[in-house]
Amino acid sequence: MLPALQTLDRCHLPAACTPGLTAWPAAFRAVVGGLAAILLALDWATSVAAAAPEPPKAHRNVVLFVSDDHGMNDAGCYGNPVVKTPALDALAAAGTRFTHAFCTTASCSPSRSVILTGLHNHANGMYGLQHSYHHFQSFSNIKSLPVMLSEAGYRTAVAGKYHVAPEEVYRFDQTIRNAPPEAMAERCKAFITADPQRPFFLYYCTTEPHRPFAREGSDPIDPEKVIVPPYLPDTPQTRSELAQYYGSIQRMDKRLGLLIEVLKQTGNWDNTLIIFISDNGAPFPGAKTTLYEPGIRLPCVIRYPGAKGGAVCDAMITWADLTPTILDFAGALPPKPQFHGRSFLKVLEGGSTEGWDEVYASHTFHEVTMYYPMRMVRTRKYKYILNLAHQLPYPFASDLWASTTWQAVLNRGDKTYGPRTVEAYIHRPRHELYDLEHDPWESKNLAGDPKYAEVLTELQNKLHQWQKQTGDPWIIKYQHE
Ligand SMILES: [Ca+2]
Repeated sequence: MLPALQTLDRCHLPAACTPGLTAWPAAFRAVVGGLAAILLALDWATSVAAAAPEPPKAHRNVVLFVSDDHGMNDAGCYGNPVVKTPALDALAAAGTRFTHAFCTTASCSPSRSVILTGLHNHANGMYGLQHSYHHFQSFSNIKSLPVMLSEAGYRTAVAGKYHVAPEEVYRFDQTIRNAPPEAMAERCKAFITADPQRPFFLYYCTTEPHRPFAREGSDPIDPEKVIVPPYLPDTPQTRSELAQYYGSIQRMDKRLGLLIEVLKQTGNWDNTLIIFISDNGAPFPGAKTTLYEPGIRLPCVIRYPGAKGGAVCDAMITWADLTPTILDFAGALPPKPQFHGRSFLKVLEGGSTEGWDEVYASHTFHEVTMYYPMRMVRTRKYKYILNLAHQLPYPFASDLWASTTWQAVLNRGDKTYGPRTVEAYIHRPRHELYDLEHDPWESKNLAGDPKYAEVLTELQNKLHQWQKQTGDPWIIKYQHE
C-alpha cells in the first residue's frame, strides 16, 4: 500500500548525498526531482513493506551521537563538497537525512538538557551553561532519558562530553571519558560487548568541532576552497577559521566512522537505532546562541534498523522530540507522556509527515553574563522571534567575540555582517518576523509592515499559547509590559 501523498512529497528517496543537485538549473531540478520523488517514493513504500523484521525488544539498542557546534550545511551529505564526512555520508546513505531538524536553543548545556528530557529548558531549569561559575542545572525532580531507559532494562553510558547537571538527574550507569578517536572506539566497544543479554543506550558526545578547533588526524583544508555561507563575511579571517572548523568536523567524523565499525564488528549494526545530531549551530557570530537559521537548523541523520536507506525527510522536528522517539523505539514510552516533544518514530518507519510543520524554540542564557531571553515559532514559511530583553545589546559568547572572524569586523569598522548591519545584529527590536521562502537568511524584518500584521498576530498567538502549555516562567512579561 502506498503512503499518503504528503509522504511522497516529504519523505522520499532521491539519490541522497548529491551535493551537486542544488547547483542545477531550477527547471531541470524540478523535473528530475519530481520523477525521483515519484519513483523513489514507490521505492520508499516497498522498502518499508520489505523492511527486515523488527529486532526483538531485548536487542533494540540506541546510539545517540552528538556533534558539538556543527552547522547543518557543513557535511558532505548536506551538500558541502569541501569538508569530508564519509562516515556521516554513509550513515545517510543507510538511513534518513532530515532537512528540517532544529535544536530549541543554540547553546550547549541547555540544548543537551532538552535532548535528554524532552522538555524545553525554560521548564527543566537548565537556563544556561553548566560548567564553572555559569552553574546552571536542571531541577532535581526532572526524570531524564537515561534514567527512564535504565528502568526499562537498558544499560546506559555517556561517552565524551557531558555538560549537564545534576548527575542524579542525568544519571548514566557508566561514564566513558574523552580520548582520541581510536581509544574512544575501544572504550565504547568494551561497554557494548559487556552484557549482550541486555540492550544498551550509548550517548556519545564529541568535543569537535567546538572551538578551539581540535583537528588532529584530519586532512588539511585550503581556506581558498571553503564555502563561506551568506551569514558570514567573506574575509581571509573567516576563511581561515572555516578551514580549521572543517578540519575539526573531519576529526568528529572519524569518531563516528570508528563507532559504526564497532557496531558492525560486534553484530549490532542491524539492531541499533543510530541518531546523529549537533547540539547547536556553527561557532560563529550569526549562528551559535542565536535563533536564526544557522543557529538552530542542524544536521540530523538517523538509521532506523530494518528500513532501507538513502531517504530524505523534511518533517519539522526538534530536539524536544528525541527523548519520546527513543523511548518509543525502546517500547518504554509512558502511557501518558508529559514531554513537550512527541515521538516521530512513525515518520522514521515511513509514515506520513503530515502535522510536522511547526517548531518552537526557547533561549534564555548561554554564559551567565549573557541574559537574552528569546522565544520563537517557525512554520514552513515564516519565523517569528520575540526578544524579551530587546532593550539590552545582544551579548556575545566569549569564544565568538574572540574569534578572528569577529575581531576583524571590529578592527575594520565594518558596518555590515553577513546579511544584516552590525547595528541590527547587536540592537534587536522586540519583534522579528521573516519570510523564509523569500528571505532565507533573515535580513528583512517584516514585523512593522502592515501587510504582515495578520501573520504576525497569528504567530504571536501561537507562541503565547505554547508558552502557557510549556510552563514558561517568562510568560509573566505579558503582564508586566
Ligand atoms: Ca555546543
